[in-house]
Amino acid sequence: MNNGINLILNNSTLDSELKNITEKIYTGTRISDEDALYLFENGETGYLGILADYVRQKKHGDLTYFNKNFHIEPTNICIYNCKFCSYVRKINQEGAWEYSVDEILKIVESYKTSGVSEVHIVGGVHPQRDLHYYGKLMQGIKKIMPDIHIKAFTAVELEFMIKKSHLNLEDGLKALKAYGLDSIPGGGAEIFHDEIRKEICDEKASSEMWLNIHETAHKVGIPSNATMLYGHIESYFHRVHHLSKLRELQDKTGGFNTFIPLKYKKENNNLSYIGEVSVIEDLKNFAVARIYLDNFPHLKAYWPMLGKHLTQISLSFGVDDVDGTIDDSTKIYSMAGAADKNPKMTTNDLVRLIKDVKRIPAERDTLYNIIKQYN
Ligand code: V47
Ligand code: SF4
Repeated sequence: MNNGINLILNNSTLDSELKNITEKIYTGTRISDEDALYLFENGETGYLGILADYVRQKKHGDLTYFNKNFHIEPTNICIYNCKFCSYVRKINQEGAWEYSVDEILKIVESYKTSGVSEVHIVGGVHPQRDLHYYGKLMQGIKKIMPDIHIKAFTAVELEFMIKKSHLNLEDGLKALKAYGLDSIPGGGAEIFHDEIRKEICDEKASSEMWLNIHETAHKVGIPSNATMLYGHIESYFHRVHHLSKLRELQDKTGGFNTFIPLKYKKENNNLSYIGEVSVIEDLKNFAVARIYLDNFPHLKAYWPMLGKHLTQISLSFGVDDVDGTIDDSTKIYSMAGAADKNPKMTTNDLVRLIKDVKRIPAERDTLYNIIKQYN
């Protein structure tokens, strides 16, 4: 595994700054914000891939993770109007949906014997639904599937439902935990830098609030994930700033499991004119994230957004997790233009995708306990 990085270290034509950064990575020394920016601006794709793969291999050896999961999107009705969102609708607007608790529980019932270990619940911020509404939904889910892990609600949804129920953050999160919430997904982070956040999602929870909610969740024993929406109007500087806020909080709490870069998809939203970044940009972004976020255990490629081919290639750029079977249960990305209109992979498909790159597929639960290894 050291061949590639040794070749880089012994390459006399490599610029001295890149050589210094390579030495830091080789010796397990944390890279600085300036280093990360330098890598984004000057690191050639193949070079970044070798470094990120070196870091991944040190953390996970030959294992690459996936899980068996499904999504529930209770509603796409939302009080906010994020410019990148293709999914949002207002009450009674064409294309709006809001499932009742009974309708959702019927969906859950259909997964009872399917072997899934996780349900991922995210949706719009519905003006009439508070913490207790979602709490009762989680109780209903656990009644049907007592062992299922509920990973639910972005920090943006959480801020609204907790406020609507007149609780402070800590009490709100404790109440949700008591109702059955096991972990929090990474959505709503977008880009933390105010200059960009103001332009793309001015109305919803601030960056400080997102970080505060995740910090409080970790404090009360709810682990979480983190995301970054990239490839729109942000610069490399803004991405490094975002990553630095995450690394700082992770140093403090250790409560994050996974970082998931989310590629901006351009269809049917108010930023469509920007277009989408190239595949090379996606790979560089995975690689720099893997190298910089030394305290994040996992880096996930979310295949419904990236597509299966790019997901497979990302496994050579620091990624060790490809999310799950999904079972055609999410619309966020297909509405934004992702190639897969009905995202679904069988366990065999995921195992094959991972084995093709000579890794050992490991079915995991949400907290990365291994359920089964496919040697
Ligand atoms: O916060 C919305 C993103 C997120 C677009 O924790 C878009 O395992 C790209 O939370 N192009 C929600 N992205 C999704 C989310 C998530 C997804 C996968 C795994 C996990 C996890 C969490 O979706 C939003 C926003 O950043 N999003 N619109 C778009 N046009
Ligand atoms: Fe609402 Fe989330 Fe869409 Fe923003 S991204 S408009 S918060 S559903």
